[in-house]
Amino acid sequence: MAGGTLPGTDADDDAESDRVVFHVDMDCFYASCERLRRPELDGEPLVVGMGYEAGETIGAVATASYEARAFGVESAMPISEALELLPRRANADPDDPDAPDPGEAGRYLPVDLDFYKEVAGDVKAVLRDCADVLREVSVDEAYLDVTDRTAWDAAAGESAAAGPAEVRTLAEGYARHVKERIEREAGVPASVGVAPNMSTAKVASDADKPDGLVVVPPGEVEPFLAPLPTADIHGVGPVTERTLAELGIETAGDLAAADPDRLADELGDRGRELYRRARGEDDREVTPTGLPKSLSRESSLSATADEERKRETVRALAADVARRARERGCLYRTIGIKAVEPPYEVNTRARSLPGPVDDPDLVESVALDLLDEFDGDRVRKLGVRVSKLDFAESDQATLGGFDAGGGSGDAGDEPGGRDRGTEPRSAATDGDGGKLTDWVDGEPDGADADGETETDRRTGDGQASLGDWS
Ligand code: DCP
Ligand code: MG
Repeated sequence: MAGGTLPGTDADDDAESDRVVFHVDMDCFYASCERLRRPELDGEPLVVGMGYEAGETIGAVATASYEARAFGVESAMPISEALELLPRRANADPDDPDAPDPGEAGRYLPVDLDFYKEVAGDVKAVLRDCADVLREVSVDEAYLDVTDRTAWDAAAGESAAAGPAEVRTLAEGYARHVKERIEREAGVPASVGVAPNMSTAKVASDADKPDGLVVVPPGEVEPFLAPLPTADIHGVGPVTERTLAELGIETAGDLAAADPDRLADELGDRGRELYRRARGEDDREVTPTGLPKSLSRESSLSATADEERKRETVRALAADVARRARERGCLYRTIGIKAVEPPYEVNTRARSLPGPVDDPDLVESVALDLLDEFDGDRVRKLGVRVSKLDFAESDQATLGGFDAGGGSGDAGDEPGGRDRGTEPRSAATDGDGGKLTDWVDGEPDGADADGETETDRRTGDGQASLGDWS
């Protein structure tokens, strides 16, 4: 295996801090899309206006390129105000002493949402390919759970003698790979934050824009957040920021050191949530947007080849998944397993049934059958999944509470937001005390014809061969 494990982390025992979450946020997205089809705008101050029409002063700034931001132009500013800070380039005339200096002028373009959505589709295709689970938040923003694709281990040739923040990790290499693929395949620049949880990844993606890549390894989360103003903590808006300031809380470090009861008095449950976030504690799982295509559970275990351990784990996972499917009145036509061999070889196998069923015994027997292929193999994670779901018989009213669904938007960003209604995580544990976590993502590619077993082998180099499991 390449490199050592970072100090303070353990690859197998602590499922929580082991997670690798990316937050991807495109840089001045609408402006970057315009540059994609008009490369002559590269490096120019560029303003894209909502409700703006060529030559007019109506509308508001949707986004401004970073060059335009240097003139003070900001999102949501009226175009008329932006024009005062940054005159239109078209009005620049070197022969007219009253005309704006071309070097101090910018381009203004109207929003073309259809085109931006097309570009966003290309970005999304890359992200889907690169993630175990993808949660799209908006046209230019997404969370990726990439825990099974990479790790916090030091990259080959890195010395663990350096501090954790200085050690280049496999996760960093993988993030760079994702960033480069976006740039190459969609043609627009992204900033990426890498952290063991969602809220820190979000802060990290914003910390070095544009073209940023900020990696916050486990153990570095609190020191990374501490000096930041509270407004940078996810979920702190202007009102909360003022309330906190009145309490003498200016930075995330102040917030992390505050008395959580006091915060709860002032802000209710949100106070406690923000306190946890400032301390880098955020155990929300990355769940996909939209209705689930599958239901799954997976469990980390110390790498083991012990057949009974493996079978026991798969039995527990199968029972859990079948119970959840039954609770939701949902039938399934495919039963699958996942077996992750150390270090990063993700194997999935699935079998299709002749018709949709609700049959816990069958989930167990098919899952165990599929596991037989891994006889004698060491595994560090096992998962069971049912897919090809059929909700026809179910009460649609219950779907809103689906743990893998939950509507669109990034409700999870606001403590107490809609997303907080997700199902409490199963308290069931495997032999290592590892928490059972959802393993919910897209359908495996390829036909899974009746009775066929689907195969999907990944390479084991931490840069999984992409494109086969989402
Ligand atoms: N947007 C908008 N109106 C706003 C804010 C944003 O129309 N008030 C649109 C234009 C942005 C896109 O949404 O390009 C993404 O929003 P972001 O907040 O991510 O801003 P940008 O991607 O433009 O810039 P950044 O580099 O800061 O992410
Ligand atoms: Mg953006």
